[in-house]
Amino acid sequence: MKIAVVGATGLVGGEMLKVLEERNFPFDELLLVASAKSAGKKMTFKGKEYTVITLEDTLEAKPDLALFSAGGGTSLEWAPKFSEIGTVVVDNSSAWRMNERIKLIVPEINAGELKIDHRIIANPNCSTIQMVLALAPLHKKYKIKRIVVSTYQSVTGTGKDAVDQLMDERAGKEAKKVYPHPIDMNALPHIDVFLDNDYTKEEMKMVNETRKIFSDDSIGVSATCVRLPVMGGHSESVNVTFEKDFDIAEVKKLLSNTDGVVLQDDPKNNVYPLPLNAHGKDEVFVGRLRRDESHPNSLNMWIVADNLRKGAATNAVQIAEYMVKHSLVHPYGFERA
Ligand code: 11C
Repeated sequence: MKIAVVGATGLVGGEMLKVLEERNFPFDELLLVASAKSAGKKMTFKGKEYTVITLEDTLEAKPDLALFSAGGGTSLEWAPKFSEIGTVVVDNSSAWRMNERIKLIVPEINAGELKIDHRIIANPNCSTIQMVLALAPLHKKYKIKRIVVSTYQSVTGTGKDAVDQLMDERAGKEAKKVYPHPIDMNALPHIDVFLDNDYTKEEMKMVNETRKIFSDDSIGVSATCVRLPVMGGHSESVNVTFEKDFDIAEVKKLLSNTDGVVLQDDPKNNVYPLPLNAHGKDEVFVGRLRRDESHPNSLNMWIVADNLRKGAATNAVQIAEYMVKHSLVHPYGFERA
């Protein structure tokens, strides 16, 4: 098994390498891939030194599996080239997510959709993944009608330059601007580009990806996405209305029994999810559960996760693990010969 991490020098790429190591992902050969600008750079994985190579050289090396996190433009151009030679591409960009032929997967929810002929698989947006994972057991039991979500997103979601902007502003240094406004001591209701309907692309990802993952276009989703000077993860205030009524004790039990979800809901003792505590963890943390007393069958929740882990790297590696476990990746030279 030959695997490639495309975008290995970026924040998500670095996290993918950590997750591959922690989970002891099986491979014989690892290719670390980045733009021509970073090619030749040395990186260490499990104590071994690797030289970063270009996409051209990687294609020539014919990996069995490639984890892509190098931006939408790179994925649009290169994922098809790899899929044509039989590589399974797990793509973390937004490029392929809403393509009808491409599966959009959160393994705990819909990995069963994956089949042998899927060569490009899309990893959802970080803010979508944590929300749908926490909502999935409730959707199954009570059926979601409508979600109103406001996000409080970490600068790590934008990448290294944004982390640098925050740190430089905080240190009183001249900062290279990634955001159109200062980020330290601020809240920017602006993530990704504005669309014709005046929502941002990030907000519409939450609408469209949620419906695709739950295979239910009848679910109403209204999102406002906000960037904060926060590092450890994304937080979300979610108001959800169900078709059926619920019992709050049962909601807590369902969430406690959901793989990948941790209930942290003891407000009297100041216990609720925090991005500082979620940092570096793979789970999605849920708390502040309250019945919405202003509307029938409605629940308020606070959902937090490390956007670089379950929101990106961990989810991508879990998809890859599923493909390997179910013999959906072909060792080169066998079925692909
Ligand atoms: C953010 N959610 O926090 C974004 C980062 O579509 O995969 C990931 C963008 C994407 O800015």
